[in-house]
Amino acid sequence: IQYRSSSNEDRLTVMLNRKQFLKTGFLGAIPLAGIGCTNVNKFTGSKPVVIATWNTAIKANEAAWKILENEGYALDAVEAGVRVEEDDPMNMSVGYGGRPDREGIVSLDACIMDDKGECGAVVFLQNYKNPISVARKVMEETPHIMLAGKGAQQFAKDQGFEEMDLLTPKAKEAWEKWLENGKYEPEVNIENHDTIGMLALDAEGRLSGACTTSGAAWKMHGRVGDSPLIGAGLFVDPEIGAACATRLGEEVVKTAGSALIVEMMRQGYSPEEACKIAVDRIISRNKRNGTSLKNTQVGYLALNKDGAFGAYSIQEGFTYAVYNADGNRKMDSEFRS
Ligand code: SD4
Repeated sequence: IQYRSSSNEDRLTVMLNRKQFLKTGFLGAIPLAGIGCTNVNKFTGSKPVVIATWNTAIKANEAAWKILENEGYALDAVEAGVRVEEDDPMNMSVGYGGRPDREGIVSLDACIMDDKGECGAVVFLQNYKNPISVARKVMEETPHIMLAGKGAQQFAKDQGFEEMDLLTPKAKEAWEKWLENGKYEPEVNIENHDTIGMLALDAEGRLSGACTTSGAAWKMHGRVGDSPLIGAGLFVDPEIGAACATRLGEEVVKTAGSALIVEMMRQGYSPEEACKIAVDRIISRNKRNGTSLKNTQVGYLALNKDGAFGAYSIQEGFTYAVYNADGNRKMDSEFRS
């Protein structure tokens, strides 16, 4: 059985996919507010709400929720939320402490998109730990949507951001260990703690999203993935919903992942079903080409205009965190194989 829901409540139809049925039973997929069913708001939606990639985003959600619960702006919430991970040296895939490229240099990518469909991004940014805030400045202070490399660095400096060395002793040690073999082999789920993509719907119904990363560990110097690319790592259509991605960016870009998910929600698919369609697109592309996805992970999150949310990934192990009126909690994504 498949489920499909639309953002228009009158047309809401909820059916179960088989995995969901086995997990929760039929009652798990219909609106049963107040009787302890954890999936209630996943299907019906409520606002405000914030969701973020990987269940370690619980702390990031708290920062976002502080803004959302005080009727704050979704854009401020996602910026404050992902900054928690950018500042955290223990997260070795984002901001300060991120794993460097194969030359030992940390370069960061980020983008942000607001409730008016405005966006800003920075790519290949070095020596500034909060690329998401620089991306927001690009959106708000320039006529452009993306700045790269030295230009992005100069802009960050001009905007008063503090310059610093982003390579922590822990990340340097990991890089030196990697150099012993020097092979570029993307891992499926790194420490359950990775790129952060965050989507929020505020009390006024404004949608925003942010995505920030240090990119694939041991990447070629200059490599940019999906995370700062609007339509790939993140997309927000204020009238429909928002989506974001994590893990192997090359696969996300080749299938325009986040834009595809939002378009599927426009056609009436639920957030989870839309994410599944985007995952299937990656799988069918690789099948056609005879390439293996055995060591490849991509995880998608989606949030619609009603506050219903969902996730889907290629492989098991993609987790996320949700904060809404039911509290802040960890979730496991449905997956394909
Ligand atoms: C990227 N999706 O740059 C991001 C993040 C990543 O290891 O690869 N993390 O492709």
